[in-house]
Amino acid sequence: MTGYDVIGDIHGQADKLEALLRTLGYHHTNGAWRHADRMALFCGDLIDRGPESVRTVNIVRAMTDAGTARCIMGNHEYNAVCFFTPKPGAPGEFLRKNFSDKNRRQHGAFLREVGYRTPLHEELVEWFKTLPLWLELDEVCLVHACWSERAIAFLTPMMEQTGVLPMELYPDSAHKGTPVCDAVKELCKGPELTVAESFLDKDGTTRSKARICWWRENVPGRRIWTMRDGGTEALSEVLEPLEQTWPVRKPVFFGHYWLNPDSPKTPKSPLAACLDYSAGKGGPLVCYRFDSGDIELVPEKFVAVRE
Ligand SMILES: [Mn+2]
Repeated sequence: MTGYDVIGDIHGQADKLEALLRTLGYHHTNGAWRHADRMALFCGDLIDRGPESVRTVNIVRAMTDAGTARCIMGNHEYNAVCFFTPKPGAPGEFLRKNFSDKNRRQHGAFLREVGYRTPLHEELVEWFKTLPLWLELDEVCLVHACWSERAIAFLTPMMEQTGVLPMELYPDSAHKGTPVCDAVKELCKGPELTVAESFLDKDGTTRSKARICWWRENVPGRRIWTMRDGGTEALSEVLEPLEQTWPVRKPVFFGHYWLNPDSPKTPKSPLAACLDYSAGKGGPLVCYRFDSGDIELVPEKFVAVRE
């Protein structure tokens, strides 16, 4: 093995995934895509929005079964598990509301493809439950949104398999305000803070919480870097002072942040790279080719494929 090909959020764009794998020199043999001496790593968010969530999952699942890839959980897979799982003590309800407009909008394309509560739906959710929230390998770390040592240290003792959220923790994880919910959210949705001036998001909804650019060296205080619509970073005044930092000890790869598809493909810092350039909204699917022994991340190792 000479290195890892780390791949960002796919969101049902199976054609882009196959085009990218081909570009990277993978071949489909014996039922799975494989490379002679490299392994693929997936940052989560395989599903939702795009037309082919099922085919996307099948491609990635065949690779993980064959040992040619590893995959972590994105917030969309986490939400899919909660959507399917009954809420204890509340007959007819689920950990994620099945009939809210917002949830239907986010999850609708997937539900139309698999059918509501069909055996296929259940089978895919069963596989999502096996995906870890993070993955630490010898040379690289993988998480969907934010590498939080604090969240990892908190969750690890409660897990049988490192990173895999056990089913008995799902109800707490879906219950706002519990420590388990906070930890899971930080890892797969990223930290947020209330900003002094509310803003409009991509759907025209007024938001008062902004996503923190956790990879930046924010100076503790009330002016911090936040993500704005279109994947740009802006200094914002926050109502609660930032009291935390997110240290990174070796290269961390993540997705989640819907970066501008036309912006330069470049690391966020020498040890952190976001690979989500909005493949789910017309952007390219992006990969970082990490070679064993690499110390710092560089722009030259990004590969972007639009189809
Ligand atoms: Mn995503």
